[in-house]
Amino acid sequence: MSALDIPPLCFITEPATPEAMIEQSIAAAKGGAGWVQLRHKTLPDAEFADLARTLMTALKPLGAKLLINDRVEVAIAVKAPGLHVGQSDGSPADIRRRIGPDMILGLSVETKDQLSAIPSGVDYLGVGPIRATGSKPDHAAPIGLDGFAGIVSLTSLPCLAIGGVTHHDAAAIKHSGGAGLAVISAISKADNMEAASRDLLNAWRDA
Ligand code: TZP
Ligand code: MG
Repeated sequence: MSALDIPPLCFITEPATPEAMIEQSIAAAKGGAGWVQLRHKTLPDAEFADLARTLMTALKPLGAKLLINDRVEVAIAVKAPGLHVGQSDGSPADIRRRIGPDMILGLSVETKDQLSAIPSGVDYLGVGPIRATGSKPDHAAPIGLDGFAGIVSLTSLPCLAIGGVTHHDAAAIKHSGGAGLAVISAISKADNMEAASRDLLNAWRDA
């Protein structure tokens, strides 16, 4: 992967019906999210893959790319533009070998210590949670905006801040050297998801 263009706003789906996740994703992309990460822990692989294909087709004309959360084989099968994995999803170096050189690969990082084990095939980091969040019940200890800034200062990889992030955080995250915002509920729980996405992007641009 070379010269990766990281969009300042990544939307991650809130688990729901496929129809609802399509609606969330399209609204987020229309509002300006450049990446949509399809995340659903329990949907069967075949349904997840069908949904991924549908989303790839729907997002392309909106200028957004689809990333797959966790499921390496699905990402390969549907030829997704990107894949995002966590600390317990296997060796990122092995995963890079399996997905080939071109797919975007993101890794979640929760502590400074985890930075020492990042192989060269990882393209960007999702860093957090910034705050406690109901969107990931098993999340690690929140690191706060200071913890985020500390991790950013120790890596040359682009870092997306995640976990309880709202448009109010955009300036602090941008000024600490972050590459962007990754959100679920700030968009999925909004009355107007497209407007919420636009507000996040505008807050980033104005910061
Ligand atoms: N990883 C760390 S926190 C989180 C994930 C997937 C959930 C983020 O959701 P929200 O609603 O933006 O806090
Ligand atoms: Mg995972």
